[in-house]
Amino acid sequence: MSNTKLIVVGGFLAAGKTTSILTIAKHLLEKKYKIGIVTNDQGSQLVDTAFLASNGLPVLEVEGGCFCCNFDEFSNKLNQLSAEQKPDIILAEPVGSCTDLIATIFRPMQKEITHNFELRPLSVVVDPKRLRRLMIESESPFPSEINYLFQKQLEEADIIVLNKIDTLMDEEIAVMEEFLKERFKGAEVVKVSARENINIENWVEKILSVTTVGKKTLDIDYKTYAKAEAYLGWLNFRTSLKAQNPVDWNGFLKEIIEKTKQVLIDKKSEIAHLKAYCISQDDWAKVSLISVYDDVDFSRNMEKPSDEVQLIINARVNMDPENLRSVIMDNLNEYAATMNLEMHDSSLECFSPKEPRPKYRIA
Ligand SMILES: Nc1nc2c(ncn2[C@@H]2O[C@H](COP(=O)(O)OP(=O)(O)OP(=O)(O)O)[C@@H](O)[C@H]2O)c(=O)[nH]1
Ligand SMILES: [Mg+2]
Repeated sequence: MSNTKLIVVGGFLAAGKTTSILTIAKHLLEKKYKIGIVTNDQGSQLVDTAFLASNGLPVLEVEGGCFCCNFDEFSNKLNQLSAEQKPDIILAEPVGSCTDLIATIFRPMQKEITHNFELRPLSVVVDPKRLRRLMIESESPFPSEINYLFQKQLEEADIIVLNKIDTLMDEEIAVMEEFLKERFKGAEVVKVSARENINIENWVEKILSVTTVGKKTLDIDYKTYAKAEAYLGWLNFRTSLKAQNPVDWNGFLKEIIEKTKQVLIDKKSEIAHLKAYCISQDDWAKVSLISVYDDVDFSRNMEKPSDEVQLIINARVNMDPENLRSVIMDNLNEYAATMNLEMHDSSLECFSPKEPRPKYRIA
């Protein structure tokens, strides 16, 4: 029996990893491959897991820290997926604030610490606006340590995936491609739109055909990397909301995200990713905001109003966790009160990621 292929899709927060995984998964399913997915977060209650599961995909998550710091849990989830789903291919999404994956995931797996998986090249997805702000124009709203992390993620890529080309003019795509090829020599560069399904076939073909996997081990300063992670406040919240009459939850989501954005603008805090997911039976919506300079973006709207939903909010913001908690929760509580919504079965976690301490590091 051939080994299950493992495709790791990394990249900074909100680059489009989950959207890419969804589009790649659909593409592979059409080609009759069986697939499985592993998501990952510093906390639990993930929008991404709920989103992928709502799309009918088999998904497991590694919670409470990145793959490298939870290597055993990661390999348990790979084995569990293999046993339950017998997939030909597993797609894995590491946390968007994680890097050094070649040394801490790929090398250990290549040394056969985890058997039965054939690693495919590391793809690192990049958002064009973030690339422009953080590297090309060097007008980053983030502290320099976060820029460092962003660059390190790209440095170790086998394949750099310039995503969201549906938002760019041809000349802009050419400039960015040139920049990436010049700056990250040795990496393959592909240009795609994960959401609009542009050029995904080409990317998948590269993933499945490239023979050199995990070419570059990073030269990385873990102190700077840890500082970058610590600058980000992390909030995961889940609740059930009940209304007296059917509510337009699309409008509700838009309003709470917009209001939060306004407060964050006033506080001069940049968003890395603020996302929310609402579900009522089989009707659901997902919304994202990836920067205070951007607009709210719905990946999917709910089709009809309803009087009860499950809500998940995940926020990753350049702000300390206590402040982030009050920005998000005050805003949500206030708005829910004006709409006479009952909130129950809530769970909240709010923190800054701990210093990264990979279980293995093989340079
Ligand atoms: N226009 C456009 N938007 C995209 C594309 N791919 C993703 N997006 C949007 O970018 C936002 C973030 O996408 P995600 O797939 O959630 O990004 P991610 O990298 O998984 O984010 P984290 O898991 O939080 O790190 C969402 O609003 C997506 O709809 C694309 O190809 N074009
Ligand atoms: Mg994601």
